[in-house]
Amino acid sequence: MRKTIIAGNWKMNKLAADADQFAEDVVGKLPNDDSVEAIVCAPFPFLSSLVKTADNSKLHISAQTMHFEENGAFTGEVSPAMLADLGVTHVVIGHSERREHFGETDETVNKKVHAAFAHNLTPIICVGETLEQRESNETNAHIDAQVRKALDGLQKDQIETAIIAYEPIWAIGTGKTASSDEANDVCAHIRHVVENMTDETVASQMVIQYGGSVKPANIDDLLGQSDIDGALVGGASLDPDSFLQMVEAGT
Ligand code: G2H
Repeated sequence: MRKTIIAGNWKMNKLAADADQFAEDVVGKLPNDDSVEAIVCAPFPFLSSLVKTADNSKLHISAQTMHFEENGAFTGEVSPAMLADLGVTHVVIGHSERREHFGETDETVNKKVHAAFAHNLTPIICVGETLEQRESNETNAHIDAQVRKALDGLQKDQIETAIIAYEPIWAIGTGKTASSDEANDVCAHIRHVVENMTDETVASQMVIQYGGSVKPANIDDLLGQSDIDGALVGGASLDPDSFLQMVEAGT
């Protein structure tokens, strides 16, 4: 039985006081139910304080990116060891906004995924197609290549614990959501690719999220699908009540 994992991706939003207030508001209200997990993916400056507020609670704290190198002359970057040292448990890797604006590629995604596991961080690996790719029937081939490259060289037990977030680029922050059937078809395809790379047990254990304009109004429909095990939520995760509603939907 797979867990449902709801991750709020705040992107570049909030200031410190609001971030802390959010965590204080939600930690005591998260469902006491092991079948659902809640994660907040926050900007770097808030991570330390959020980890402290979330200590001994059911809230997990994630970074939104990181470098793959251990240390060195990489001005402005944050290493996996720094995140692990803070008590961060997850890291988003390869979000389409990182790929589009910050030069992240399938190769750097793969290096970051390896670096995350080396520091006991769980990667939330984002994959997704453009509208053009969808309209020319290239979705499955594109997703296949992204998943294979992201997971290349990992052990089966690592792949089993990695999280993949399917985020069609045309549905991100646009208000357009893939229909639950469209989203489920691609998540099922991802599971199939993972099964080909590993085995049925690994594929059946892996958590695959959908992301792209998820909100309280559509979460039930998405989570009701056979291969969607959670959501990576941007805009609708900024409000604590809305975040809690979506976590509650996963119980
Ligand atoms: C997709 C998603 C969160 P939003 O990027 O990763 O954002 O829910 O605002 O579309």
